[in-house]
Amino acid sequence: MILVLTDDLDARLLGEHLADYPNLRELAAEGTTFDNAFVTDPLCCPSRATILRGQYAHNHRVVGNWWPQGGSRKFRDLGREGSTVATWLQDEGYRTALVGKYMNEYHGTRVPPGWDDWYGISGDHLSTRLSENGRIVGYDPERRHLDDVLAEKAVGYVRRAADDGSPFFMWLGTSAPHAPAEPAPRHEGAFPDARLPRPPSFDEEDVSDKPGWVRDNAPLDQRQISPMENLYRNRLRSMLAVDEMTGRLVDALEESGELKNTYVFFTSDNGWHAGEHRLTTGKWTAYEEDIRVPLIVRGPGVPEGRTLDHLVLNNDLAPTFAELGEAQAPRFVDGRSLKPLLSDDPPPLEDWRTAFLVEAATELGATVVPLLSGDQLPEKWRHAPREDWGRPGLEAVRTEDHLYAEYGNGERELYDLRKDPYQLDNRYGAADPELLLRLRGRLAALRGCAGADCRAAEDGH
Ligand SMILES: [Ca+2]
Ligand SMILES: [Ca+2]
Repeated sequence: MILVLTDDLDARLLGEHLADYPNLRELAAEGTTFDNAFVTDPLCCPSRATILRGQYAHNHRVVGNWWPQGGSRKFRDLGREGSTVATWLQDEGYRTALVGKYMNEYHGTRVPPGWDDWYGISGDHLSTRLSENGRIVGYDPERRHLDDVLAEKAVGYVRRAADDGSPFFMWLGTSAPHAPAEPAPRHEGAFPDARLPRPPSFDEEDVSDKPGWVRDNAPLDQRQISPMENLYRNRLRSMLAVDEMTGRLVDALEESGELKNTYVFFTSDNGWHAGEHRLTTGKWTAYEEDIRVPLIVRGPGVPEGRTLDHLVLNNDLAPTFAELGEAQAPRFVDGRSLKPLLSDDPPPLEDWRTAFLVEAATELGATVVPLLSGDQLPEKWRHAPREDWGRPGLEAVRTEDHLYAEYGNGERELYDLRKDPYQLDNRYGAADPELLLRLRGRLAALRGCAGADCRAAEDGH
């Protein structure tokens, strides 16, 4: 089993440009694409902790990228790394390998429990050093692009694992397309005419409906749009190396005779916004741009060229790998196995989850801000800085039709996603009281849920 985990790839970028990535296009043609895949905590480290453990962030408690809210040290100090998808599979005789990005603030050479082979990026998001089974190796980005190095490591691992005979699980965390999204030199001239998407929510004209942290933003000006446009092109270009990496992996699997036995999952740890609702580039909001991610799965028995509309989450990946690997997922897991959706006979939509929780804390300096304290939030946190990441802590419920968000400062948002897919018109003030009651009830059931209770709350039982 291979998980290709990109960094900050939004669903739209891949959706609009799949034709430009022949290997990913082939992966989709040979597998199943999930058109409604989401992350429940749209920021790198919380999402990666969720992917490793199958839990909502309120349960694993890694709620930011940096100490003391998050980071790999927090994950370790809380004892979370002792039970992850890697340890579960290792216990069942799988060989496990991590190649590339693990979590924020991973430094040094320490290998967390559960990993037989480790080629983790050591250092910050600009680092080109790998911790290779206890040894730091630096790579000169002028000579070899880091994603090309990761591709070589991954392909080498696949070839060795095929010879070894025991089943394997590989986490392949790419550096693309995370900002600054430096493309490989051979891709620098690609996408010369690509234009930053300008959906109806781009530079939203009327933000009077929005909460204060959005409402107070001035219209975007060219000094903000130009760098977003450049970054967008570099994001597209940087993904070309990931496309090639995917192709090389599939080729290596085929050559070693393992392709028919191997599941390949392709996804991202969070989405990305660039200009929507007057927000410059970023993530970690409950808006669609940030919570939607691509998810493509190919493997034995997985129907080819199919798309599914089921709501699937980053919480689901760990229990899915556990079930596919015949390992037992612990009771603390909040997500559910996607195995039934990988069959010819997936459960109908009405027998699947109809809602999920989105949660995002705030990170103000080194201060730990609770996910949400309702109106009890201390005064000093009620007026967060007016930047993307300065929004108040939020909890939201996303159903098939609506997004309902509650902020720690008491502000609320409600969008009718059927009528208003771009989230231009916050209906909270004019909402049907019965609808509001229902959504509040669903949010209340999901907030603080654990294990099977999360799944029941998501199903609406
Ligand atoms: Ca990320
Ligand atoms: Ca509006």
